[in-house]
Amino acid sequence: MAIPVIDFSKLNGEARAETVAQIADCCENWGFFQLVNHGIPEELLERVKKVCSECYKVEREEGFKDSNPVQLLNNLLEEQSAEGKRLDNVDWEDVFTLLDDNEWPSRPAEFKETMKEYREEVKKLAEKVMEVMDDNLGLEKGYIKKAFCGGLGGNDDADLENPPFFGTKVSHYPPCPRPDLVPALRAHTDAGGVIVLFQDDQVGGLQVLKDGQWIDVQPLANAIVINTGDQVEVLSNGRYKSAWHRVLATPDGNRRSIASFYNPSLRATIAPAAHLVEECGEPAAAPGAAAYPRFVFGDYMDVYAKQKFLPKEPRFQAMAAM
Ligand SMILES: O=C(O)CCC(=O)C(=O)O
Repeated sequence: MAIPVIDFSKLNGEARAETVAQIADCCENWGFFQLVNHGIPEELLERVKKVCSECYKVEREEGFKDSNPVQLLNNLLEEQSAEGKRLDNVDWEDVFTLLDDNEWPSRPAEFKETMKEYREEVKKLAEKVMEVMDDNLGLEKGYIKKAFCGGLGGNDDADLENPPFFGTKVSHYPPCPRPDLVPALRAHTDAGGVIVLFQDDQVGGLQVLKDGQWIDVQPLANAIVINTGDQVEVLSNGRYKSAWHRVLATPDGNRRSIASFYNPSLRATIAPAAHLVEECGEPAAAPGAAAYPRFVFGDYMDVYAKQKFLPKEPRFQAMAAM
């Protein structure tokens, strides 16, 4: 079984209806899909790969050798009674995050300019994907974006001043001498909205859980992987489920992955869309009719920070109890 691959350029042509339906199917049944012909120029993607790999080499590689996962694995291998033990609370990953207002690596010289350009493109792509989701869910165009900007709080204009929280996580998963003993990234669902992932086209390892089975997200040159986070699950009242995924460590190759998170503003109020609650046969106003509570995304993130690698349901319950 392979992750569905969708030709996004067909949205603009005769095959629009079919493409929109394919995306609906992926959102409902996978939580993951890959886009080709997505509109991000290949030339830019080539530069992104180059600057991120160079950045790792010059700024990060040396530091990884002394990192926590490396030390923990070395300790485990030196332990006399290590038989049967694994490292299940650590990730074999080097990571840094790019936000609009934090400090970015300065090497190589083209890093900042390239990644700024890339983030602009990714943001536009995420918004296009969100509009297809609006359409598929029967929501007005721009509904999900508006919700992420806090536009559902009732205080329309003021709320819309909250920009979505947009972050780009640049990860490398260096070769691991004992991939049987440590995960590259532990299984989790993503906290936020729509995730746009540019993964390595040579080294695999990303897997998604579908119907109880871990499926490889197959590397595909210059394709973009999309997945939906917990907040899309809430807005859609559970029609779109955020999917569990993980990254396996590998003995060969340094896997690069660049995940951009188009998340709600931390001040945005998130709740199931009223129209989707009504569709479930329950009036939106009836207490308990919605499958998910209404909450402020920043509160959700506080809980997520402590429970990222645990099931998501207790997180929703914690929001309901607030
Ligand atoms: O590195 C990847 O391919 C996936 C990254 C991911 O799942 C995450 O950062 O939450």
